[in-house]
Amino acid sequence: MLNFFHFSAVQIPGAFGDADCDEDIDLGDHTSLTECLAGAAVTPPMMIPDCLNAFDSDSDGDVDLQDAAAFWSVFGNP
Ligand SMILES: [Ca+2]
Ligand SMILES: [Ca+2]
Repeated sequence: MLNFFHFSAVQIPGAFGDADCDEDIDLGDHTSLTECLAGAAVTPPMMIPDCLNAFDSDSDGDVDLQDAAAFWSVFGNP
């Protein structure tokens, strides 16, 4: 029996640093990082729900300078 369901181009949310899910880490993502960067032990702005998914590299519930350093280490990568 043929299966007519196709699941191509499925985006997997939570790829570190790729806030806009376009499969690169570029200036657009950097802009999102600056909006999410709230500091140590501070929950990022609630209006940007993907901050932690995209930028919380150490999964401690904040977006701080450690997470920013991790972002900059991969900045420019596809
Ligand atoms: Ca991106
Ligand atoms: Ca963090």
